[in-house]
Order: sequence, then C-alpha cells, then structure tokens
Amino acid sequence: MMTETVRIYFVGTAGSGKSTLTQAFKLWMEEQGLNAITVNLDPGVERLGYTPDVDIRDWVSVKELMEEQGLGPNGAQIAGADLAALAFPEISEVIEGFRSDYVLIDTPGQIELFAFREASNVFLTSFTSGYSMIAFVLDPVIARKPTGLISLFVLSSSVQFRFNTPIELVLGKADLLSETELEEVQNWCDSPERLQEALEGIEDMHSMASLEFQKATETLGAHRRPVPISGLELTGIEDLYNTVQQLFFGGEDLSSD
Ligand SMILES: Nc1nc2c(ncn2[C@@H]2O[C@H](COP(=O)(O)OP(=O)(O)OP(=O)(O)O)[C@@H](O)[C@H]2O)c(=O)[nH]1
Ligand SMILES: [Mg+2]
Repeated sequence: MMTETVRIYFVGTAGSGKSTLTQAFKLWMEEQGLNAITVNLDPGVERLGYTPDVDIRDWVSVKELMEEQGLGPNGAQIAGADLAALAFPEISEVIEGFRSDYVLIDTPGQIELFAFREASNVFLTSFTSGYSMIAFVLDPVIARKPTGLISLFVLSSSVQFRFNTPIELVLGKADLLSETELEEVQNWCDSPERLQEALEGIEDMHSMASLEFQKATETLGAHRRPVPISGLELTGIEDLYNTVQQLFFGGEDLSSD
C-alpha cells in the first residue's frame, strides 16, 4: 500500500486558474474517496474562493505589513514572502500532521513571488518525507498564440531551473478554448515543427527571437504536451491525477489500495 504524501504546487501566471484548480482537485479527490488537503501560500490574497485547510495568512499577513510598516503592496508582498520563510518549519509540520495522500498547494498570484524568491526553496525542502512536483498552469488566453505559448515554455523552463522538482504542464481553463483551438495548441505542443511553422506565418520583429526561444525550450525539455483541465467544469482532473501517479508510483492508483 502506498502511503507517501504527494505535494503538488500549482504555479502559473496571475489569473491562470491556480486557486480554482487547487480547490477543484480537492473536490475531485473527495469524490473518489481519496484524501487531500489544500494549502494557501499567498499571504497577500484577499479573496480566495475556498477555505484552505492550511493558510499562510494565519502566520503572515501582507495587509498588516502594509499597515504596520507603511509598505506599498509590492514591498509588503516581498517582505511577506521572506517572513513566511521563518514560519515554514512550523507550517510544514502542520501540513505533515494531516497525513493526507495529497497536499494541494496554491501559490501566490504573482508568479515571481514563488518562482524567484529563495523562501520557496526553503518551503520545498522543509518536508521530511513524501514527493513534490510542480503543476505549471498555462493560461489558454496566452497559450493560444504561438509567441504566447513559447513565452510560457520559457517561463516554465525558468521555474524548472529554479527548483530541483519534477514539473508537469497543465493547460488551465481549457473550457475557454474551442475544440479546434485546443487541438491546435496541443499540436504545437506535440510538434516543435508545427509550432515553428505557425511562427513563420507571423511577420513581425519577434519571430526570429521566438524561433530561438522555441529551440532552447525544446532542448531544455519544456516543450511538451500539457494536460488540458477545467477547474470550473471539473474536466481533466483525473488525467492530471493519473499523470502524477504515473510519475511517482508507476501508475498505481491510490483508490485500488
Ligand atoms: N472558464 C474558466 N474560468 C476559470 C477556470 N478556472 C478559473 N477561472 C476564472 O479565472 C479567474 C481566475 O481564477 P483563479 O482560480 O483565481 O486564478 P489564480 O491563478 O488563482 O489567480 P491569482 O491567484 O489571482 O493569480 C476567475 O475569474 C475564475 O472564475 C476554468 O477552468 N474555466
Ligand atoms: Mg489564486
């Protein structure tokens, strides 16, 4: 029987659907009779849309930092991220205390607060057991243009470069794309040649740079097929679950234990 906890960090650009997906994944797991907890890692979020099981705002509040230290919103976010690092040993103990199969971690809206601050590495390494992975959420509004998709590959490569953690791509809010658009994005992800062809059709100054970025992300392994998901319509979540189970346990299903 598999008992190791899996932690999934939902990371992506602002508004890509991380919070909705975190909650949707938990609901889906509960429906399957599996257990999962949600963790909010954004000390600055005002409205989350769900009640997380563990909330960093119980330790650090950006709102209070702004009021007490006279900081602006960005300065307070950064101070909050660094202050949070001090609380991580305690927070990770609380998380481990749940002994849940899955820990679904909702990261800050501003991706750089998670991706580029050292505090995140402190958090990632503060657990004593289990597995961690990053689900990098591609925003379909960005991904449906060839240059946008490449920019997201570049961003996911730099997230991968920052953390020594497996990363899977997720195409969030997939319900916003028509079937044809979804197929086109998937085709570009499957085939670097098709993405290059789409780029060559664009006659602007960026196409040369885009081609170079595309080649680099292909070499780095960031250019790959994402799992399409809609947190709103609860579709594709099982596919992500299966991908994660495959990654860590060779496909063994928790529910068959
Ligand atoms: N159509 C559609 N809309 C979605 C989906 N998921 C989220 N949204 C909408 O997209 C907006 C942002 O969703 P969030 O889940 O808050 O995204 P986020 O990445 O957590 O946002 P920040 O934390 O603010 O960066 C909200 O208006 C959601 O209702 C989805 O699967 N489909
Ligand atoms: Mg959010």
